[in-house]
Amino acid sequence: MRIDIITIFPGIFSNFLETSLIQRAISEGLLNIRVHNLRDFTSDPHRVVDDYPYGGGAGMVLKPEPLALAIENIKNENPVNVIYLTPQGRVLDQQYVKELSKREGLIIICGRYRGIDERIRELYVDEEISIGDYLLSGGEIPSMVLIEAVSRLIPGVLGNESSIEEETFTGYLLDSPQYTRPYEFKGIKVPEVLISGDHKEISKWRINKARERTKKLRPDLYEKYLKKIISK
Ligand code: 4G3
Repeated sequence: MRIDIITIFPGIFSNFLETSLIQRAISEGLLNIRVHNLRDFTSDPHRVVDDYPYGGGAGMVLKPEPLALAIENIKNENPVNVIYLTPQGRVLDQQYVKELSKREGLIIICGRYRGIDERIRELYVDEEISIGDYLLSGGEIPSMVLIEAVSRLIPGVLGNESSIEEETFTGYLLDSPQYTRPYEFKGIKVPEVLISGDHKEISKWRINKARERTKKLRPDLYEKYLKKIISK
């Protein structure tokens, strides 16, 4: 998958792109990520990317011309959907992530300040996505959230942990409890079934725990899960 990111803070992405999951995916040719500095698409000496909102009010709005130029240039190389990360977007969940992970590529606009000029949304944006109902100062962190969530679902990126994931209906159930050494910690022992070596029993135990937990902690997700297994 090829992902193009348009941002006024390209530097924010360097450490992120060096994290093991992303780096491995890139070196194996499964991911191709390009970070574009919006300022490179300005044509004035001060490389201005923002301006005051018509009608007044606090904050700045990203100007349309550099964004349009950036998008048009990128589209020539990566003719895919333009995604705008905004609190007004469709809220991301694991089902939506799964759908996005099947795309050939994505172009992601990171807004700042008060957002982008409305005409860019009208003319170029195909999908508006929110990572949750809260406000951040920019779309950079949401775009990293989206990229990491999508990357781990690209075939070959993650190791084959897929068996339990499939059984717990990826994205519908919370994970089961996890333990590592020592066997006993502050008087609490690891559940016997996990050291039994009986993989069928372990799998059953994990799915049960996942269901139990989801029903208790996230009844909304549990309802979705029940509907999903009925329809299968
Ligand atoms: C657009 C996304 C972008 C308009 C972006 C603010 C939160 C999210 C921005 C705007 C963002 C999110 C930048 N904050 N929940 N901030 O996905 O008002």
